[in-house]
Amino acid sequence: MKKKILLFISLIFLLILQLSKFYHQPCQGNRNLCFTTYVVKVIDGDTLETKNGIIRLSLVNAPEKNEEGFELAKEFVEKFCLKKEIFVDVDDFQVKDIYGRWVAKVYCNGINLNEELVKNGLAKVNKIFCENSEFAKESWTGCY
Ligand SMILES: [Ca+2]
Repeated sequence: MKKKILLFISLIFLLILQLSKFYHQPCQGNRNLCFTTYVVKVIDGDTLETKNGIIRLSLVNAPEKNEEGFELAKEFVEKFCLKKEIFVDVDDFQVKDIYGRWVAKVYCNGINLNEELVKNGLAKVNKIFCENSEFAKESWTGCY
């Protein structure tokens, strides 16, 4: 009997854990444009190579190679995302850029990568895209 109760309690905990994951990784807009994938390589602070193609972080602009802060931003992304399962919420208003890369908001280890890069001063918001982004209304973007 005790074992059954313990099992039941464990199941409830697992359920709460799963639900809290969903809470931190909401899918906004089109559910078909949200998926989990695996990060194969970090190209730079705002570009990830995954098993489902290359992802460009929506609204975020990290320093290019040979620009100041490039390594710092790249290392930050590697620390949280490299060789990990990530949750991808594609920007419904952009979906893919002219190079065929997904434009998205990404969650690594439950953290909103786009937001954390900007908050930590490792990347800037590219305000040119404010009018074309599903995520523009979020406070971290500073779009409005
Ligand atoms: Ca979306």
